[in-house]
Amino acid sequence: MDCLFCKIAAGEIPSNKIYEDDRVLAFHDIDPKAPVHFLVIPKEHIACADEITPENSSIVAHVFAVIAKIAKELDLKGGYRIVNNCGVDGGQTVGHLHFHVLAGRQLAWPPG
Ligand code: DGP
Repeated sequence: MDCLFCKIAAGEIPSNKIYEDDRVLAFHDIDPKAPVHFLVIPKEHIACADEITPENSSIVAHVFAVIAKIAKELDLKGGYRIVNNCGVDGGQTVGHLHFHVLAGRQLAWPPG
């Protein structure tokens, strides 16, 4: 499968890694939209949020636990935003489930 984030997860394409375990990888976004902007992805290929099922959904809880751990390590006391873009209208450009974490400035709401 020709998937950019599968290749990053496999180490075939380099990334600026923040955290890794057997199930997830966190790395800095190549095009940051905030002073802190990293992505957390499952290593397993799941195309988008639409493909989360009762069988694979435990990965989402793990992703959120990893985000909380990284937020403590990066001292994101001011808060942060977790974003998942799903599908074309959702603004998803990479077809592998990923959660953006944005921090380091006051974020606007609603997003564009
Ligand atoms: P989305 O639009 O939600 O599918 O976000 C995809 C994000 O992935 C976007 O913020 C840019 C980032 N991105 C795309 N290609 C690469 C890459 O090769 N390396 C890294 N670190 N980030 C990438």
